[in-house]
Amino acid sequence: MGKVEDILKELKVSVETWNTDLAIKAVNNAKEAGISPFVAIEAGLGRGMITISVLFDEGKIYLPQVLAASQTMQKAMEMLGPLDLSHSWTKGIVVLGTVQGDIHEIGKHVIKAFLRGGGYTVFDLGKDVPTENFIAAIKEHQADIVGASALMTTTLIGQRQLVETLKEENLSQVKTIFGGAPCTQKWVDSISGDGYCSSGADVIELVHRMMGE
Ligand code: B12
Repeated sequence: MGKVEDILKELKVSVETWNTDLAIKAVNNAKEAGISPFVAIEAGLGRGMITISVLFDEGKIYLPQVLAASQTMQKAMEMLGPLDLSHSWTKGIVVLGTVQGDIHEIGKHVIKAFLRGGGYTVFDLGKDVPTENFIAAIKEHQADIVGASALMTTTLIGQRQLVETLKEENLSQVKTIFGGAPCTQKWVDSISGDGYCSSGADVIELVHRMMGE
């Protein structure tokens, strides 16, 4: 196995075993080896989180372990750093958040990292964000795109509310993108959203298309 593969495996395993010390070491190794943050997330850390999701869904691990793994993932992503600081121009302005009632943030952080890396300016409103806060931020930052994450069947409705409120506020020119485990293309079509994607790697192409590039 090559060195890069070893490091990616280390990143994955650090999340799978919620071993933050290992994650710190692996991120430092990744930086030293010149592995891009995107590859580190998509081919390393993110893979570990997929394992965690599967184990949790199968009842093999429980919430405390999931929380520990997500903290390891977040720490590692923080260490990889903001990805867009060298841009003096922007391809577009994106407001991003997790809908009201929902505290899941990891997927949103992944999307944010990719968007920033792709040259977009991202305002992250965090988690549990009421629709009116999305609207206020869109107006304040004159956003081109708004992205909302929902990880629970019970909170998906926040995505629909966002589309409806944009219409009411005459902000339909703002493109909407949606994602999260229970979110599907079919759901996004049904709420008249503009875009859906299930992974960080796809989001760049999706928004480029929306911005007419
Ligand atoms: C990690 C996790 C947690 C962590 C969250 C930590 C954090 N800081 O985010 C903790 C432990 C806190 C947690 C808590 C809870 N959780 Co939880 N959690 C998960 C778990 C295991 C993984 C989610 C995750 O991070 N995946 C990894 C990331 C990278 O993937 P992702 O989020 O899907 O994101 C990708 C795509 O979806 C997409 N995407 C995501 N967002 C967006 C946004 C846009 C704009 C776009 C374009 C794309 C996009 O791109 C991302 C990158 O590839 C899921 C299981 C699952 N199958 O998803 C359950 C899960 C979501 N949780 C669940 C539940 C029930 C809860 C709790 C209610 C548990 C409880 N009893 O307390 C609480 C939630 C409280 C609340 N009000 O929100 C359920 C939801 C069930 C449902 N009703 O639909 C799930 C599905 C588990 C299950 N099978 O029961 N959870």
